[in-house]
Amino acid sequence: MSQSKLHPEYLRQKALQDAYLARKNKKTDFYNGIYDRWENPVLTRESIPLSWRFDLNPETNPHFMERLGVNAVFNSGAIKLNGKYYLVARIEGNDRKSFFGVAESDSPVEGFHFWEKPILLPDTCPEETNVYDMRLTQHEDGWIYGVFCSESKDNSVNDLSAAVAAAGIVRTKDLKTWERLPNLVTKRSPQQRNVDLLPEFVNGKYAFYTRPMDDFIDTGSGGGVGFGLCEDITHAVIDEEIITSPRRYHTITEAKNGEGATPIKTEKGWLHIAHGVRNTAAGLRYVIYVFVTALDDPSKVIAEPSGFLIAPRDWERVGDVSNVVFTNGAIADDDGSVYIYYAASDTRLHVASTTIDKLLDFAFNTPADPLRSVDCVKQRCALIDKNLEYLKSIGE
Ligand code: M1P
Repeated sequence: MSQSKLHPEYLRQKALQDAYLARKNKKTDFYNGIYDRWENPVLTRESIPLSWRFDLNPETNPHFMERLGVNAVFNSGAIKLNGKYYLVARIEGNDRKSFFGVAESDSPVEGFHFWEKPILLPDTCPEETNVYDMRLTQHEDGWIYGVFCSESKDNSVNDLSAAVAAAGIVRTKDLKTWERLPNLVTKRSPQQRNVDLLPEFVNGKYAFYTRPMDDFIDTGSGGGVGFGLCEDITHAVIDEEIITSPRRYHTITEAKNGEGATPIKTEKGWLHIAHGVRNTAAGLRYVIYVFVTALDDPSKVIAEPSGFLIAPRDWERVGDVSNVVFTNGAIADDDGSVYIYYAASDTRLHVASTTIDKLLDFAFNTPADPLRSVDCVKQRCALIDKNLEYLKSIGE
């Protein structure tokens, strides 16, 4: 098509978007020695191809008006395949419905471009209203699994906003063709969100981290991040869930917690980059925290450092659901680097970079939360005393 057949505003918007997508990223001045924050988000609603939003034909769209708007691009699964970095993003239309799209880049921190079309999942669940937050697992059985939240209206109560969350399962070899499997059934938990599949079999079975919930928002009796095994992924049923990382009173996980990125295998254990939620007068506050489970028993937590790894900061604090950072994807690169893709306030997707070594140091050498103020002060005084002694020993 010659340029004269395109709307001048399309050409202007396309040039703006091309410049936006070509932006170079750089680390911010933020420092804690554990990870670096990067300045530009890696995906935002500005990253969405114009052809997903506008009718490009000036005859049918003379005002070059947005026809199908996109509100936000955020919680993304992440995977590296054949040298490229892929994000399977949660994209939320102006109509509130979420769907998935694959964005690809040669770099882990910039240059992510969406593929030509979003993912059209096989429509096997007629009651399903919404889908979001896909975790990607490259499993030793040869498939790449996507486990996501499959949300339906709760028709058992007379409440228009009541919903039921379940774990949907798809699998693929190339992120292009997706096979939908039946949703996960957890016999003891009425609802599930933030379910993630471990990349390896445990005792010959598929191993899931779950998040038992009594209710759509409140976890109720759900005690934290759960763990369960299932024989057959094509009809996944978990009879028994045991709690791995529990919720605890007056901590960052008091209201709820949930698995985040697919656990990363390290020499010291499975590294989990999860989320914890507490309630405040201003509403729920979501932060990202770390725990490690044993290689010989992935249900057993062997390290859980006190406090958060990432909390909402500066402009990350503001968005559609403010005061939220959330991750469901990280990439452990061949050189030991780790890229944590974390969404801010259910609005845009940022990246933080670190290494396996640093995360393990953080996990194993940060003291655990002693759970009471007085013990926290003792913990801090012990650190100060150690420093005073050290400074004295070197004559400072
Ligand atoms: O709005 C914050 C997050 O809320 C949910 O997470 P959780 O199940 O732990 O409450 C999810 O809907 C998530 O997508 C969202 O970012």
